[in-house]
Amino acid sequence: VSQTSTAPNKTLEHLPMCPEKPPELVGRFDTNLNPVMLAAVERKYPEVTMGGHYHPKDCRAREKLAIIIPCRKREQHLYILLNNLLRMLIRQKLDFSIFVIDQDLPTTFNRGMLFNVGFLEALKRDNFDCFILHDVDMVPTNDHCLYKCSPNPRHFLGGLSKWKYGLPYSSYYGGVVSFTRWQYEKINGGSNLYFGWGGEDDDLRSRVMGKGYNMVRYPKEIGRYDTMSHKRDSGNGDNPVRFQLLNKARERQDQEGLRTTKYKVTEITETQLFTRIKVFINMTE
Ligand code: UDH
Ligand code: NGS
Repeated sequence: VSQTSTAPNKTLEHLPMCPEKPPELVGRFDTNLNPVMLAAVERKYPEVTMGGHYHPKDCRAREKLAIIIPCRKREQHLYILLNNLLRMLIRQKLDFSIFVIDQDLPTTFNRGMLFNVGFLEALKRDNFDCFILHDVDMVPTNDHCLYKCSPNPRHFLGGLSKWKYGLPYSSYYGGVVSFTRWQYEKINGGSNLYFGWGGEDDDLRSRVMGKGYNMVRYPKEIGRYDTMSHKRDSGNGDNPVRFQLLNKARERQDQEGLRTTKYKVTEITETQLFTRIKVFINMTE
């Protein structure tokens, strides 16, 4: 059995608690969005261990973080993201595990459901406190953007390069969000009903507001992300029923979501930098 960072480690108990804002943080840093081979990223982060686990060695991290990345046929984006993100997470002195959630073809892509799958599968493996649901094509540019949970779910994006470091609309909730275990359970996760592009992030926000949370973001300069430009993926066309679904989002919240997520795991792959879980989702269920 491989020893993951998530196994209880007696020696850690004697270490001081990690600072919330480590002095090593530098603020804004340059991103590198150039194509990269996975092997090169692996070599760059030898401290990340099989399955994509890391914990600081000189202090006790404040929480156990699972980063959930939906990724189907976007390998290059995944490697570029990891190439940039891991250094920041290590500098932030976090105990983290990276889960990549892939969806079998040919079923239309379902981002919301893959987040639910990631949450459920991560919890089968360890007792995570905090979950960051992370698009594969968004790269943070400021390490004061702390990857941790807070009393309200957080929307991390203050501004995106593709919108000149602004947001498309003020209630935008896509890209990167955090939830404690309790928060995600309370909102009943994301909706499973959005197949194709659009609306599932707005639905998620509606669920967050529906349970009385506030909209929380880092300031624009801190929640500043670079995006990787790309064409529309095949298998993720506009969802024609997204507006109808959104109209009833609040009413459906308690009946449909995390507690009704149905899927079948078809493949699990462990690499040094992540655990990839591939699932089959049935559109008719
Ligand atoms: N994703 C995949 N594979 C897919 C579709 C989506 O991995 O086939 C994941 C990935 O993590 C991605 C996220 O879902 O970051 C969101 O999907 P997206 O990047 O396609 O959504 P976005 O709104 O782009 O960024 C929509 C297509 C843009 C075309 C617009 C042309 N002007
Ligand atoms: C809204 C979509 C969101 C999407 C956002 C930004 O219109 O899901 O645009 O899209 N909502 C609906 O369709 C109801 S983007 O510019 O990144 O392609 O996240």
